[in-house]
Amino acid sequence: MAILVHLPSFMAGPITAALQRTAPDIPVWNGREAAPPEAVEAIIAWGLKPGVLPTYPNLRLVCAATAGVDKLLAAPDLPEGMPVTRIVDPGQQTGIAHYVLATALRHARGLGTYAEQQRRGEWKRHPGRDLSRCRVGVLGLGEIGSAVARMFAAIGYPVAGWSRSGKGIPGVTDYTGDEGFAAMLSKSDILVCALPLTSQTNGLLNRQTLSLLPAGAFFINVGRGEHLVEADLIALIDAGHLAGAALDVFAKEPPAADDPIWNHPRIEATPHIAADPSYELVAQQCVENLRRARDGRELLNQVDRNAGY
Ligand code: OXD
Repeated sequence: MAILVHLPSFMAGPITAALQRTAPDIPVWNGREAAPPEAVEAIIAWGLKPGVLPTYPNLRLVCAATAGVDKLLAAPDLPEGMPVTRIVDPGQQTGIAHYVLATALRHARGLGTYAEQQRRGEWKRHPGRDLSRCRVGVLGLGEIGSAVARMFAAIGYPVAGWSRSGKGIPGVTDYTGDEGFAAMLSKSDILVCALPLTSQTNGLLNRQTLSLLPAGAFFINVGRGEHLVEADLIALIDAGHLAGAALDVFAKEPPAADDPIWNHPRIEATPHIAADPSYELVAQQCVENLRRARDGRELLNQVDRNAGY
């Protein structure tokens, strides 16, 4: 009985090695070619094309190697009742919060403007921005959104968060529901998306909703590219309503060569690097969950397939 690693190559090698260190007694296959289908009990994957899952008659478990599971849940032949687990890694949560803070502070302190001035040989001071004009709104207060909200609150920013039922995080104003969504956006000078991608959140950030942001607002996406209608964001930046954006996730990764984000002067784009989970932890959680599945015990970080996260 074995674990199959079915991941993009930059993750597949290190995760296979970590699995071998974690459980030398369990055979691990990196890639589908050599793996005997009857032996595979668990698959670690990012996404699963149609036809992959039915190949494995003894599969007990599908493990994401990431926090988000939208690509896995989209597999059309994911058997009903097949458990799916995701990674919950406090180190990754902190790393993503650091990324968000870095991009937000660069914007809030005008460091991009000063970098441009430096290249022009220009010494010019701009009035500082009062913190009260830097209200932060975080969409999604799961583990990652909560880490982001807490970190902004800890350095004195006014912070609000939008979630299904409110989280009661000290220093973070809760908003819920459709009304709360609009109300929070209208008061967010910096908007951070840390939502899971579900049918309800796909395309949530579009011309209509982003127009609710105050003039001069800045948008940061560490959720999924599909939350955002990128053309609408660009139109609002070009029209001067939004100041700019930092995007770490895209509907198509990498974006097409002619995607306007490559050259847009007000968009900072990074290649989904806000923070990866620890590969050791991915391996440990997968092995532990395989052992639990074999014994019929409760799994760690099992996804609610109906909720989509
Ligand atoms: C993700 C991750 O879900 O990197 O994108 O964990």
